[in-house]
Amino acid sequence: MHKLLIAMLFMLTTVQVQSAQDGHDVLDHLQNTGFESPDLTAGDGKAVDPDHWFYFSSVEGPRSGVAIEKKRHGSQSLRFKASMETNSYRGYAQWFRAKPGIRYSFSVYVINGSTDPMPASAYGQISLEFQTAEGTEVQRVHGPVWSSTLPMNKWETFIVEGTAPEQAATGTAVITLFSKDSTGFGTFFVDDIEFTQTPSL
Ligand SMILES: [Ca+2]
Repeated sequence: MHKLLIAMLFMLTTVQVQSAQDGHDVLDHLQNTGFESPDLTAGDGKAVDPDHWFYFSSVEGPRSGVAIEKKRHGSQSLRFKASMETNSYRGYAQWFRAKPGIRYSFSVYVINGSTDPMPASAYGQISLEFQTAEGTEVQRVHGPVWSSTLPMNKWETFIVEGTAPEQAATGTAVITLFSKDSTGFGTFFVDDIEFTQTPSL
């Protein structure tokens, strides 16, 4: 019932959140953490968004998506590609139901693109963002960044942690590629998301 009420609140009060949720349920845990769905081998081979994640970008243009070139487990990962525009950003995120006082940990495994490696003028970063039931952002926690020194032959893990503030009703786990002036160069892959929550002390 509580979940239903939250969902109804979103539908009634915030167009922005409604569209960003993209019809997905807001659950306690992240879904499709290994980017195994949709199964690309069953499709037409075109880049597609991973199920349960939503795409965002500061610019128009072709997006990246689920990929088979690299994978840490399973047969797929999520590919990020820099855009041509200076100081642009793009990424994927997923909603979760946040409970005030709970500490959330969001981590990713990342590997550099071997045919289009990240230049120093672009970087990736994860973050946790918390919103009120009305969709107003109340807190954002940034994790460490990765850039041109990211290995091409070894997955590296990055983690961000944050405690949901008192007003929080939802959160988003966010992965972003920022292009400063990389003029479209730069690719990395993400796999094996881990998401945990612990009571706050
Ligand atoms: Ca995978």
